[in-house]
Amino acid sequence: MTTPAPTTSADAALIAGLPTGFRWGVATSAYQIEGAVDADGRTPSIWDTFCRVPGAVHDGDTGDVACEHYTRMPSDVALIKDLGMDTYRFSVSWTRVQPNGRGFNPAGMAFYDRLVDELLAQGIDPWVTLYHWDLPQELEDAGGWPVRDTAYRFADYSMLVFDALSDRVDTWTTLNEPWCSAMLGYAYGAHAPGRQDYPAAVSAVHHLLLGHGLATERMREAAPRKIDIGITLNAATAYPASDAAPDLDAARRADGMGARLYLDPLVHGRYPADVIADLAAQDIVIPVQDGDLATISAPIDVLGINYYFSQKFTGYAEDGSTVDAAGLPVVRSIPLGRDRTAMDWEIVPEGFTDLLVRISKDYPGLPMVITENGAAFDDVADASGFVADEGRTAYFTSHLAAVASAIEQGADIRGYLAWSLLDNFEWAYGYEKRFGIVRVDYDTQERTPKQSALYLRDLAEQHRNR
Ligand code: IFM
Repeated sequence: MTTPAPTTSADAALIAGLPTGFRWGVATSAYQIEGAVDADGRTPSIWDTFCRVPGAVHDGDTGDVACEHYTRMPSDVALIKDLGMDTYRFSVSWTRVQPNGRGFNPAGMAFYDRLVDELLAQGIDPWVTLYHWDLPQELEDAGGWPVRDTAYRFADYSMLVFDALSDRVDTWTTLNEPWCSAMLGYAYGAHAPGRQDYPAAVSAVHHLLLGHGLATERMREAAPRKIDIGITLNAATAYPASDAAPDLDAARRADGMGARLYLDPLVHGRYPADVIADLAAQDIVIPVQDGDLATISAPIDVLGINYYFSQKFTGYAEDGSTVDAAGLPVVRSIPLGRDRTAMDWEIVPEGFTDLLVRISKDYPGLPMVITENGAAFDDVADASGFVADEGRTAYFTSHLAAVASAIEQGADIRGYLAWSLLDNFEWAYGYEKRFGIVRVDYDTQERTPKQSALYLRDLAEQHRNR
């Protein structure tokens, strides 16, 4: 690939604002890219099942083939290397390691063994995510995350992976975005397993966090050397639409259920009192048992933050009322009036800065890494497969500048991993939405770096050489 392009003044400013040693990387997840769903003993996860539910996923798409990363792994790693990225965050498929959710499958584990070796051979730091939404179907059949036992099963599975890879992998994330697993999966039914049961979703939150804590404690105890362990949350800034009490309360509720319900127990060892009260008003109790909160707040070394957009909230319905049909306070997001990505998400970089600064103040002493940030756009490839993705490139510029601004305001942010290396299976949106910095032609599986990939490569190189 060509030498770095000259930077604009905006690029130069953001490069200057990022500390020495800042990580530059890319992220993916197993079900979204691997394909090979039957290979070497793997069995179905809840996503294999959900994809078969008519209407659940756009166009009936599945992860059966995805990006064929399972067989194309060495060339994908070479691509990461060519893009000058120093870190690759990937997830492990639970049912490759434990088909049917039990035992141990060396043939499945061997894929990640090879992947780690390949990354290290190319000088790329491997970063393992243990759970990126692909629960073994049998564990869902036994009740899934709303059931306490799933937390213990997750810790057992985590130790199998940790035992196999911790001799070479320094950085570990337990869960990716537990809000999505719990709320999209169990409350709203938009993700696997497709349930719509709000109290069950709240139980799922607790058991996901408990699973994180149990796994963290066990990995910490078994760690052969200094290993960084953490969790990744998707979070955002919830802006109130006005200073009117219902709007302030709507923003408080959105922030409580979206961010503090996770951060407070993880960092402070307690659930937020206002959220407990809001849930109690709906007859929902978080199923905490003695010792759980000490486990959940086991110290972590790194907090992963995934950021895509922020929202403004009002406590008024369109007809002006402040309670909904069920008698609950209205919490309604309304437009900020920004440009939108292909996901229809508003582009709000200052929400990123505000989030990071706020976390650094309310939860001090916790190093953060941006473990995902990126955007889907309706890409148009030229005859050679190249995509001049101006919109995505501009998104990266504004969001990296937002990170630099947060650092300037005191946030301890150690790196930035773009989502995603490849166009891939975007869950309920199937292959329709493309987040990759590298285009995937799904007919040929050809990979073509987009303009945004070359841009990130150049920024990373200039930052390293500054
Ligand atoms: O594709 C997802 C990823 O799996 C988790 N974080 C958000 C991304 C974009 O929706």
